[in-house]
Amino acid sequence: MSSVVSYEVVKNIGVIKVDSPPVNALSQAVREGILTAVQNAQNDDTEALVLMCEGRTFIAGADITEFGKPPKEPSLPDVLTALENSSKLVVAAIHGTALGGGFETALCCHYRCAIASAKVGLPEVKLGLLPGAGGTQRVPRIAGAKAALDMITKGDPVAANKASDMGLIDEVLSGDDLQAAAVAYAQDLVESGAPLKRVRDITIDPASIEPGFFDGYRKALAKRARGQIAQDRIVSCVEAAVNKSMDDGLAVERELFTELVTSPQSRAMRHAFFAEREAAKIKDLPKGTPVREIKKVAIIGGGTMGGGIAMCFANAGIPVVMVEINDEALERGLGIIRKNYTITVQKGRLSEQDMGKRMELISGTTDYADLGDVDLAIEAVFENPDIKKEVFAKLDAACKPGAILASNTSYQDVNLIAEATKRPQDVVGMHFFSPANVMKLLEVVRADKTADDVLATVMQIGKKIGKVCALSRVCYGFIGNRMLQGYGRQAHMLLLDGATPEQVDSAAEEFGMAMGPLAVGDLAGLDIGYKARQARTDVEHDPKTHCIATALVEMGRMGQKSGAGYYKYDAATRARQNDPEVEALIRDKAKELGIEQREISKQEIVDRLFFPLINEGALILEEGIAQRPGDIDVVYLYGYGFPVAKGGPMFYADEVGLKNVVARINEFARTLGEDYWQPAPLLVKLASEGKTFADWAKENS
Ligand code: T1G
Repeated sequence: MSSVVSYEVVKNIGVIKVDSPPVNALSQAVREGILTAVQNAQNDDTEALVLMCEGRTFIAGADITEFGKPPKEPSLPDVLTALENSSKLVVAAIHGTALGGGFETALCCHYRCAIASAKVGLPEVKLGLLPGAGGTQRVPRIAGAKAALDMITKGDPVAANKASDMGLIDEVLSGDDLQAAAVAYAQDLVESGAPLKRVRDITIDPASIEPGFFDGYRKALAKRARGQIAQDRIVSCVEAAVNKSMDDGLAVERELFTELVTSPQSRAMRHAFFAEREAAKIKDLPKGTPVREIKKVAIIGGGTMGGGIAMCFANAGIPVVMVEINDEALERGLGIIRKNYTITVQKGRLSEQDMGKRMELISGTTDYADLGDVDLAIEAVFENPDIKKEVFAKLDAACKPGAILASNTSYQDVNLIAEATKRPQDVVGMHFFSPANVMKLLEVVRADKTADDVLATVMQIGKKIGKVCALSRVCYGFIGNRMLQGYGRQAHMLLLDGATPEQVDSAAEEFGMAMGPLAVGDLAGLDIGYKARQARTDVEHDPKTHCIATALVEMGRMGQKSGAGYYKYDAATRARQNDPEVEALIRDKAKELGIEQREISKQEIVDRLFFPLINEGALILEEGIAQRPGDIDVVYLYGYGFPVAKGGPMFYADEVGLKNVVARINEFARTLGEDYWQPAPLLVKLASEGKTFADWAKENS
């Protein structure tokens, strides 16, 4: 018997149990173990089989670490064929999340049962793939083409009861003993003479599909695919499930899966999957560093950010106390939260009852003396260093020993903030992204004296509130905002050189950005950058880098909130429209600065926007601000709308080739001036050695 798959006979039922932590992925050993167990069981005197797993979940998919390597026997299709053709009835018993190849394995069993808390799903699309083991053929046969497309093109898990309604699960079990309940269910099936129900034997009547359905679905998908191709291939597979035999449909699925698994997009998305999980690990933290228990949290400041952060904790069931300077400000802060929850309820994404439960977890005070029992206090007041230091001095005095004091600052030096307390070891940065209750990124800022257990605690609580965490050392703008400066600068200078706002933004959006840089400025409010620039007195501001934005703010054009910024906005739809007045302003500014405008190619726009990100990322790595290139990718994927199909700025750089990045930066230095085009030494070094950032990550792991 294999080390990861066991077999035991319980009464007249053979129980095949997979035990391969952490998620029972379908590694070669697991595939071999299941196949051997099913084959051997054909000849023993059991009357039915149960396939289940130990640990946290049923099989959570193919083993992604095996992709890109030579395939090892037995293949997953071989295992699934053995299950489906078993002479004995096979029941899949599901707990946790049966995902991808895991759920496809369950679909090849004759019956599926699950505990109520279980979920099933086909998330391959999130890896730039499609279900490659029959999922695109079996789910439509059970649930119909549209339900199958909705499930597989989104990739989200489906709860057991909903899956049961869809016919994907036959029995939702009660009780906590999965094995006992599954064995009893299998015995009932045997006693009732239940047939060997094979999903492949179900056919779909093509006439049941409206003419043009698949093309219409494809077109609707194209709008949200942001250049990803997997969704389109999934439609083709489901179309084949309707119009072809099972084996022909499987052939289509295998062909399109092969196309995707070797695609740059899937390589990028698999990189992002592992980079996200690695970013949560702090390289130099001693193994077993303890964490502090976080039972209650204080949020200092009831503005947009403070309200969003408070919601993150309430959503995770953690009591929160909001602190404001007076009752009016406090009521306003609590009102922001109430309004946000109400909107979520109106959109049907939250029940009234759940909103009530969450609001009950949120209290307010204007008195720091009420903070004696909080385990974590997060400051989210104005980006003014003096105000922050004042707040931290009060927190230091009011909070119990061992309470963690965190700042949500976007730029300020957390070391200086820590100096305002007697407990610098308890001070850390927790940089949320607006809107804090929506954006998944949390930059955890490690100050010089931040204690190891504080970092371990913040990483853990960050995951608990649904954030993707990345560690940054202290520098101006930490990882994300520091890199963003070069991106924003070039967006602005491209205007002076002759590109229109629409040309800049649409080039970035065709690259895959959720929204172009100028449109983002209009969304966030041009006055925010304006105030930050005014406040930043330690640098000389080059008029070429933000004169347009400054002029717009001084004309009262703050962006969407004032109805106009770089663009005019339709009051009803908020759709952006080019504004000849802005284009004239740009021409005048360029003339004033003696810049001769010219046609700018899309490629130049893309390279001038994204190569500064890569270059600054290389400096950030070299300075030890970020632990890994993958961490920088995670920051941009989860905090700035960078397209996951490109893996993040550093993965993208490896795909372009560091030699080509350096050559292009040197070309810009020649044509645009050296002020902003100095290739980072690490970038030059790696390029000259023919290496990648991935090589650097391996050498510095
Ligand atoms: N393969 C290999 N390792 C995996 C893995 C997988 N499928 N899933 C998770 N891990 C590792 C992960 O890297 C981490 O490692 C540890 O397990 C815990 O993961 C043929 C082709 C199951 C919901 O896409 O969604 O099947 O950092 O931190 O938060 O059609 O893991 O500890 O060393 O995420 O509790 C399809 C991916 C694959 C599911 C658990 N399946 N996994 O979440 O733990 S393609 C997926 C998840 C496929 C077939 C196709 C989540 C989870 P380490 P974790 P978690």
